[in-house]
Amino acid sequence: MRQSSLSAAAILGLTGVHHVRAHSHVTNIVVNGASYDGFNTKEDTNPDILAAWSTDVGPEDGWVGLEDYQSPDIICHVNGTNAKGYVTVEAGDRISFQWLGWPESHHGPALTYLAYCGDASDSCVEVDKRELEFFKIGRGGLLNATEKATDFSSGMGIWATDELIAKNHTWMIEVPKVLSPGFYVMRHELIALHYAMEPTLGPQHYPQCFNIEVRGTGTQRPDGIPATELYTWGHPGLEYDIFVETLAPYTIPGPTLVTGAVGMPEQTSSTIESHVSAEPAEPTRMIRRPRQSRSNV
Ligand SMILES: [Cu+2]
Repeated sequence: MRQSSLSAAAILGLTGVHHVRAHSHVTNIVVNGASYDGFNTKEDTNPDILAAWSTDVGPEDGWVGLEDYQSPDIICHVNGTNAKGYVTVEAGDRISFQWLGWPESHHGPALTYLAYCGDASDSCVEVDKRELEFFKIGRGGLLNATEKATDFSSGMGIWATDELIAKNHTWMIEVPKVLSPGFYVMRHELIALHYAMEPTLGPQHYPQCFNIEVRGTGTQRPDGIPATELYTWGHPGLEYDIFVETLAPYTIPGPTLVTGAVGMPEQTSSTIESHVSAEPAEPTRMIRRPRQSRSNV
């Protein structure tokens, strides 16, 4: 039986799962044991060179809501601004996103997209985020519809976010082996569905962007769509009730996974062996040098 959205809100109120603070962001990503810092929303200043895009989300780590599905804020979070560095990975590598905790009440899917910027190391630094075309390389949604993550769980089902909590607040993705080399913006996102049935509130989106260079011998560069076209209110994976005894089938929002992508590798907590700084992008200067005769050199 479906509960009315009002009673879902009442449950949330009674159990006190709504909170104003303590949402989350990605503190670091880990690739083959090397940890790279994320953008720290709780610090006044961050290193100039990060692979992580900066945001104006602020120390309370809020979300982007359904009113902003067509706003640039959905792309790389609130006022997301291009990172100046990048992390080099091989096609086929696994990347772990370490979140700064995750509230148990915030059940929902975990999604990861890439958008190609170009072949120059500063192409993701210079790109207009509104022109990025994202394709999906990873997703986890409703992993178990008939159980609860814990005895005290506020919603039905075991979700990607519950798996993330169980793995020390990490989510792991695999960069498709078939992907052609180049520079990409990687957009990782958790969606919390606890208010999804409240049209005035809705799902909470927590997008996090990083610049990566993909190396390897892949040849595929999948088509994508602007992030402002990823989501529409009313999609069954966004307007979805987690507070019912029998969950409806869950459709993960956004475009389908690209061919050759591993949607959800087996999740493991990340192991950090070293802390590494992001590579600074080299500015591409389109300065034409005066012609020189070789014989003069
Ligand atoms: Cu929250």
